[in-house]
Amino acid sequence: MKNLKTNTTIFTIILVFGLSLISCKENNREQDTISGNQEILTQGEDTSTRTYRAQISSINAGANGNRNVTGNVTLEVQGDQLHITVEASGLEPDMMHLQHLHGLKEGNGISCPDPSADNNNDGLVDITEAYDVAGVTMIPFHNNPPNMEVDTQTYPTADENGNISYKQTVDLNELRNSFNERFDWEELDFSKFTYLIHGVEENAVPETVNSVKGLPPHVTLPVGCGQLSED
Ligand SMILES: [Cu+2]
Repeated sequence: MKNLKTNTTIFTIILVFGLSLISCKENNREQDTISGNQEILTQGEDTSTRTYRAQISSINAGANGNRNVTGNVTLEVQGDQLHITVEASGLEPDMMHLQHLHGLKEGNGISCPDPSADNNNDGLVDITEAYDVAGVTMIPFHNNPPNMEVDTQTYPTADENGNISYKQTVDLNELRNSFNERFDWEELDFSKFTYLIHGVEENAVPETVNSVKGLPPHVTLPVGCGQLSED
């Protein structure tokens, strides 16, 4: 009799424990459904992608082994993220190439430099001459654009055929904050920039070529440029 009572008590305990487990599971399932719905809503907001593109054309091919630099830049703004893609070819092989968005605070009126930008008539448009037309160095495309550091070793390196393929996703708020801090320019409008890629072989530049930021002239000589516009 005593045994039967003990057995019944144990059975009841197991039953209650089992039922509470099932109810826990149901709750979790309900929560899963709720967060699933939230995900769908967030994805809905993200569909408003703004896309900016630039087609890269060659500058200073004479100092770049007569290679024409070509390629494409794509910037996709998706929610709080900026997806950057650069595909370029015709670059000095096995060399790291500086690349940036260039601009002027006053905004409009910048363009890619043509040979008429060569103020000192040495046959090359160096970085200081390009600044007047295409704007100054602003946003670096290396492994961490929001840090705004220009002199780093983290830009892409061209392969043995002179191609680069660069992809980076950036937190747009972080980029906007550091951009505003550095340039005191409230608006970060990607249609108001030019894209420049730089760098030729060390011996390819004459002494008349000027540079900026303490960098060697062959590193900053522009070789490709594209003007960004929104789709
Ligand atoms: Cu640049």
